[in-house]
Amino acid sequence: MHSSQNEQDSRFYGKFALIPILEPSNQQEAYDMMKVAFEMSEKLQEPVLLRVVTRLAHSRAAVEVGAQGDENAFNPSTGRGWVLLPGIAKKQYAALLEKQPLMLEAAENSPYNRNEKSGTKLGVVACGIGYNYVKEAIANFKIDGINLLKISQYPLPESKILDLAAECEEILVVEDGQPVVETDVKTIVGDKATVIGRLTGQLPRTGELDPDSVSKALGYETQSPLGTAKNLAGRPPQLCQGCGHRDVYTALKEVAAEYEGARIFGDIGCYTLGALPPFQALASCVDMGASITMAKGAADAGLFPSIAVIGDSTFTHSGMTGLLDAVNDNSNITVIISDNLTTAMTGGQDSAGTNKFEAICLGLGVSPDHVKVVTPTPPNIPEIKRIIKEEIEYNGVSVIIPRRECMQTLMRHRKQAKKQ
Ligand SMILES: Cc1ncc(C[n+]2csc(CCOP(=O)(O)OP(=O)(O)O)c2C)c(N)n1
Ligand code: SF4
Repeated sequence: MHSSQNEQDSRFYGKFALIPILEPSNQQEAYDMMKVAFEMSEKLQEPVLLRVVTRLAHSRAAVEVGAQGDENAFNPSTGRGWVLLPGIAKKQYAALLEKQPLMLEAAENSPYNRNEKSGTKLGVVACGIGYNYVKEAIANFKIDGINLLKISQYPLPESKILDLAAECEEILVVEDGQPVVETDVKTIVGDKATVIGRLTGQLPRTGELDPDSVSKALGYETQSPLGTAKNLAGRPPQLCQGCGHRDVYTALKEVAAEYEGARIFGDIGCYTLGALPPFQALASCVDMGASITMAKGAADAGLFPSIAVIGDSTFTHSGMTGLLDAVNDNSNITVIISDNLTTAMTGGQDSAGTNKFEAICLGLGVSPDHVKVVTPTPPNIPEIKRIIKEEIEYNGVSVIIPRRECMQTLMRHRKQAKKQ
């Protein structure tokens, strides 16, 4: 599975790795395909990529569940196939190439790749969730004359696409993400048909597909409730009232304002909302753990003060290695590990490093005089400002750990305690 805040398309990874991809068009398929993916993977002895797009990942529906698989069926390989020394890796690559016809055959015969025809006027290749939107438009506008090819299993079933090109002069490709299939279909059909979609402007090049854009590409304008929703004023997300991250940013912003060149490098979690008003404090948020490495790079290049803000979970996920690097190079950075004792943004799961952060920082070599713990509350803001300023002025790696529980998990824990 793949998650990204931008529009990178994980199907590229599947193509690159020469492995099958399954792309569900609805919730039931998402459920069923997970089992199919495991079975396929066992049979081929290769990974299988399951691609889920935003709208599907953010939706809920009742699904029919199948029989539970055998949990003892896991059969770890006994060979050396996964020991990828160059000599073995070369053989594995040849073996992977040999499996390609099997993967193509499976896709050609897959029940997830099927032709549904009501005519031959327009050929439509609908991938994953795109199929849902096309079916919705067909039902809403009682569209006749479509030669629809549903694609939910890759590699692309080339003969099915050629069959479509033999019957239709024009083929619309409906896919969420980047024009991966559109480009490939163009290559497969050559001059046998004109291929249209995101590249040619019939569908927007950016953003998710939606029922309106797909209906429009099929030649039908809609007035769906989505159109109205688009006219509503935006309500950007905000840190909760009483959140400790707020007090951290209030203090940090005031101190940073005293330095002309200050930059605060952010990371991923609730505290990323420090990038938005009223704080607008962050200069970057690139990927999990990048705050410390970016601050280090900037400090090494001469930027001062160079400050990183990272959450407790993100720090143990991928911030620790960057901190070790900064210690080894004695980089002049101030790292703030905003510890709310949980992984708040993803729903309040436990955080792997709770109660261990001071020990981790000392273990990585941060000087004991420059690991400071504070409690981020409004009355403590003057003291927090003083400590931030002191640590900025220290020439080396310093870590400040503001620690106070997330308001959401605090309320949940209180409710649970009352029940007991
Ligand atoms: C590579 C990667 N894995 C997982 C995620 C999903 N994710 C978003 S925020 C987050 C953790 C946030 O926890 P923390 O750093 O403690 O900050 P908080 O939300 O508690 O303020 C995770 C795992 C992601 N964005 N990127
Ligand atoms: S969920 Fe918790 S960490 Fe996230 S904004 Fe709300 S109080 Fe802050």
